[in-house]
Amino acid sequence: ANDGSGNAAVWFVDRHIAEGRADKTAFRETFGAGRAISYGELSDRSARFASACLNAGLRREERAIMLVLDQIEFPVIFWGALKAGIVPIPLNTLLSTSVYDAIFHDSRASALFVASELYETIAPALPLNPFIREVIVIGDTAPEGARTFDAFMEGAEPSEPVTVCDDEIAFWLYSSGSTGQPKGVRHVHASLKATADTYGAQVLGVREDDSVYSVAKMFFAYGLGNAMTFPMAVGATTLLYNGRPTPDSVTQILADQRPTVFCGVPTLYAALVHKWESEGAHPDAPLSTCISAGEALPEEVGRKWRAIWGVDIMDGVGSTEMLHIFLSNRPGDVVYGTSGVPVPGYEVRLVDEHGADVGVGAVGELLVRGASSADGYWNQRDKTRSTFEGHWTRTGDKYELTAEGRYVYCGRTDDMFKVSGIWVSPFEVEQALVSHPAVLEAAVVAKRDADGLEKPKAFIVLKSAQAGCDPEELKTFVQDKIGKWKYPRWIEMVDDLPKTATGKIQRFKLREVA
Ligand code: 3SK
Repeated sequence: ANDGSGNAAVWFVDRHIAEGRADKTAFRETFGAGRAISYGELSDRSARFASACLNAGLRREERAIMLVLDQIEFPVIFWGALKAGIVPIPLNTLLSTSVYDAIFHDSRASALFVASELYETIAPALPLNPFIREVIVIGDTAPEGARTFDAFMEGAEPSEPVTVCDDEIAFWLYSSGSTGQPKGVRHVHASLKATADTYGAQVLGVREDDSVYSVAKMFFAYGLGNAMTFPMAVGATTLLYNGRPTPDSVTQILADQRPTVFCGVPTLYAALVHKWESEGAHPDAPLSTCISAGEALPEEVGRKWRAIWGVDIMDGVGSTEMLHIFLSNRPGDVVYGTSGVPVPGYEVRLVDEHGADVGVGAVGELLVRGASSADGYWNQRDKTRSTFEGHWTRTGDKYELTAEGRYVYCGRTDDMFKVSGIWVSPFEVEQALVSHPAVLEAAVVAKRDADGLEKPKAFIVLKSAQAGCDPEELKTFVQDKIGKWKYPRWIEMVDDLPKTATGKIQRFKLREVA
């Protein structure tokens, strides 16, 4: 309703007090002393945070950058900002100084909340920035010109959340996309509940007694839903980890913290399966729901995971622009190698390059419509107009609809290329490569040969660098699997692949070095 009752923080945070969950743990850190915060404490601290912002001279609609790890301060700052009408911008914590500098300028944020571990990276960007008035460091000490989070909060009394209409901008996320140019994606208050009511309730199905662990951090749209809004919608508990989700750290968390809901990404699922296979053991955890997004899940990884846990991985696709997953496999109805069917509340279409709908068996660009679509990109009118077409959002993903009504990923619109006049999907070649027993991950891009003609080149991460793998054998393997012209003419072994924050391979970076 546009009656001012739509502040998302009231529904996600304060509602739990009236519903008797004040003492229920909302977030628990799996590191350090294992700090925890209950729904009641979160309601109080976020209300005090809102006052602290006003005390610091921050005003409604100003923006606040969050460079915050998955730690208890994250929900306090995010919901506290919404309560004050300030627009939080959670940023990927793995970017470089120059990218932060560009985003600080682009967003014209007035405040910066930064985890002490990340301060060094952003410090060189601060003297150059005319907009940031407040720097608050989450840690025991703060450098000159900054304050600690505790000092910022000191003496602040709880304040009432501002009333907003559903369509008011609540927060931004920066999307690097596959081109590498960060865009500020502006989301409204109502979108948070829209994703919780659709994917969160009807596909993920989190319940109050669940404990949820998402390897995708809360600054990603995928992690924000998994680890914050979906569990908070039902009063569940989220497990937070502030470090890198490696196969070892994730194995430890599964064993020690025993989550019931696990939200992963394909690279990590593949690495975990590989680790447990080679060690002949896996941890024990009461997992009942596992999901994946970011890039398509290889079929073999899904099957192996099910063999280990007796639980399927529900693979889905979402986007920062749509806030969360809109096409997904469903509980009890998982078909590996597909992204499933539209999530209730979303409609999708496949269109050709002229915008005409394509039928079963043909490849088209995926368009989606649903209540959580972003308001647009900040200060990028052309890009906004070409992505948000009325109620439809263009995804830039190519899909095929099968006769059974499932959607199969065929690559990005901008990554496809032609070899001998025939389209090649890098994704298809990558899938063939990762089905080889020695290959952990693969990325394929077009490279010009001596005649100036494009041919596939593969960058490969091996499961075991020591064991090695014969490139000529790999080429024949791909030829046999998907067709003579599609095999990679060049194969380069690498330690890892460049990825976006949500785990999509950044082929544009590989094209530059191919
Ligand atoms: O990459 C995805 O599939 C995704 C899923 C949920 C939210 C955001 C993104 C980018």
